[in-house]
Amino acid sequence: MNIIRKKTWQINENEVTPKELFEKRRNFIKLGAASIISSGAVMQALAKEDFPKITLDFIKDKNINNLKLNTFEQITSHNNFYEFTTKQSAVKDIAHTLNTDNWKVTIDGLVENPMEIDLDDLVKMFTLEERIYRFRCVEGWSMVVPWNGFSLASLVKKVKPLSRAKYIRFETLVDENSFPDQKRGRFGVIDYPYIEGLRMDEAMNELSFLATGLYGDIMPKQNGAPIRLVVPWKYGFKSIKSIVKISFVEHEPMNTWQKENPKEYGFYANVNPNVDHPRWSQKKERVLGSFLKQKTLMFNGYENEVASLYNGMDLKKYF
Ligand SMILES: Nc1nc2c(c(=O)[nH]1)N[C@H]1C(S)=C(S)[C@@H](COP(=O)(O)O)O[C@H]1N2
Ligand SMILES: [Mo]
Repeated sequence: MNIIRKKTWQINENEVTPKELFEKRRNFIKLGAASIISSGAVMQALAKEDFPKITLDFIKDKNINNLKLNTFEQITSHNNFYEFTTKQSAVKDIAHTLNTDNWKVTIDGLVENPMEIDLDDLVKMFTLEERIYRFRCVEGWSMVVPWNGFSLASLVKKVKPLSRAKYIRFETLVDENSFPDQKRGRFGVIDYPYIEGLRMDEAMNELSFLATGLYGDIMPKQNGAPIRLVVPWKYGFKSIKSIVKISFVEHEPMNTWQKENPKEYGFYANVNPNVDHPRWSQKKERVLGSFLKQKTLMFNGYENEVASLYNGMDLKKYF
């Protein structure tokens, strides 16, 4: 079923028939896989089918920092997604129950243009890009991922927040048929829905990203299909998965991990090797697939882009 498993640009013309591609047409449109279209046979087929003339391209990341990408396999087989299970290696095997059909996103609160919109229509409103980012979980593992999607700032500009909107609050789907841990009701591991938030200037930063895929394919379910946040200078838990609601609000939202354990997790959660977690050091991290640990970088290596957001703030207090 998942024919575009590999990097799309590795797909061999003979491996993929146009018919199969058309079955993936919707996904195709979302991600725009320009590289596939360069295949002559597919080009012809697309022309015949009167393929919708919308953005089929995504802007490739030049990877100027020469980050070494983790493999698709590594990125999709070690996941934190509590709605399924707390066992990171098991998420991939059970994530198929997440139903992403006819996915809608509600944008509400303090905005001029609130909307409830089909994800497909939402995605068409934006320029699609690839972003190759470091990703650092608060637990001490990390990876480098080539995400696909669009900038959060571009969405914010479209919906036009009112001046009173100071924060954005994000919410994950609640659906017990999709998520086994939600079926357990109050015996679930955490309270649902999963909630996250950003301050408006953080959301407007060029790095904040709404990802609809990775490695040129649609988002794997275990990684937060069909749309998830990626905030690469913050610990991974800020990067909320499977988003159904984006609300513009006046006050700092209470995010899931702060609510669960306020002594250990705050609102900001900026990657910071100088502020230890109460139970472990944050100085080092293990990249998925490698044996040795490496040094964790301030703001996960994005200091130039984001340090000014926190001028004058005590990062030990606002952890
Ligand atoms: N809805 C939801 N979003 C979530 C989580 C979760 O359990 N539920 N886990 C977070 C944590 S702790 C991390 S590290 C990342 C993991 O993303 P990945 O599985 O794509 O690596 O997702 C974050 N987003
Ligand atoms: Mo995490």
